[in-house]
Amino acid sequence: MKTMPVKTESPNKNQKEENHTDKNGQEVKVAPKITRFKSNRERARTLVTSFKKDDRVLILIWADPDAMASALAMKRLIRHRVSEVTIAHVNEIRRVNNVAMMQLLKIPLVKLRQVKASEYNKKILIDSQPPHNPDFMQFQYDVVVDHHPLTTGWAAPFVDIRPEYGAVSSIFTEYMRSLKIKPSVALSTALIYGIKTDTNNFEKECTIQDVLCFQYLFKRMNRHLLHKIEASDIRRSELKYFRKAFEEIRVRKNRLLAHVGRVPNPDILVIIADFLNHVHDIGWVFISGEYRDRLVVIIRCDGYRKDAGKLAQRVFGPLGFAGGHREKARAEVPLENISLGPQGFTTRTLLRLLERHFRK
Ligand SMILES: [Mn+2]
Repeated sequence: MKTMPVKTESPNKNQKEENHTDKNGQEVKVAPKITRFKSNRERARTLVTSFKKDDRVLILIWADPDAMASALAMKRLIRHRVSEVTIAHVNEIRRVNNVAMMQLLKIPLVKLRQVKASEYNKKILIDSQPPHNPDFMQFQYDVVVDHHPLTTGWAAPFVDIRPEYGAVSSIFTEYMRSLKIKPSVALSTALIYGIKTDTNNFEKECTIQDVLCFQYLFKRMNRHLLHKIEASDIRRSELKYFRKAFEEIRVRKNRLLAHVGRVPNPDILVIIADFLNHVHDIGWVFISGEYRDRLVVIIRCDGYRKDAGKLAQRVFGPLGFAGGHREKARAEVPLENISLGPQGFTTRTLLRLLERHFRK
């Protein structure tokens, strides 16, 4: 899953000179200049030769699989040319898969708060652009490599942004290939996982380049490591929510429902719903839980003559946010928008909310 960094509209103080004002005094934000190259090889060579042996390089990322893998590849590209490379992340790493990736592939990460950024003379931003996050905005970058839509109001000497690519991991795989640098097993596994998560296993839009990179890396990765990373999505402390879900399960016709109660993170509801969607003869799965001041409902169905997204909108749209696809949907409703009895929200409440709509 592509974790989009927090967008902010605040002006970039350090890089304001990249903008100018129009005749009405309105600030016009200018897009960064993207250098064109004759070949991939020339582009990759320009990137690595811009680093010198005294350089101390800080790579900044919003740590998701694509960014972690790409940062690791960037480090591989320049580590023998410079005196130091540190990868710093601005977010908390919460998803257990990402923690597993970091640990199993030994990706050296530090929190941005723990590094003295002023000790680094070169800065690289990967899988993000400066306006994506206030923490990114405080620096001038020497290199920005990303695949999100191009933003404005900043500039860097080397900018490579390819919104058509499914993953930045593919861009880095191309850099390495064109420089004839063979990625290690750990790096290949990281890059494959980066491509798989950002393209949602090629279900989302991507290019033929993503597929070719995948094919190239596939021979070099370790599939046991990859499998362990992909499979590690439950914390031991979250097993108790499975028990609660099993206790609460109600089945009406081909519909399975359970309210799990308060959860520390709605991701566990998704895992439980996906698991229960494997049950034979069940057409619909509804798993709800309370997260902060919201009711979160995860909906699954087989998508055959069913539309989870439409149902979610019909039932929960008037109460809060609801949306999704034919087989998968999600609703998030402020609890204050639902009239609750003294027992609060229960599986029975969920059943009542849904039955009204199924009767129609
Ligand atoms: Mn990405």
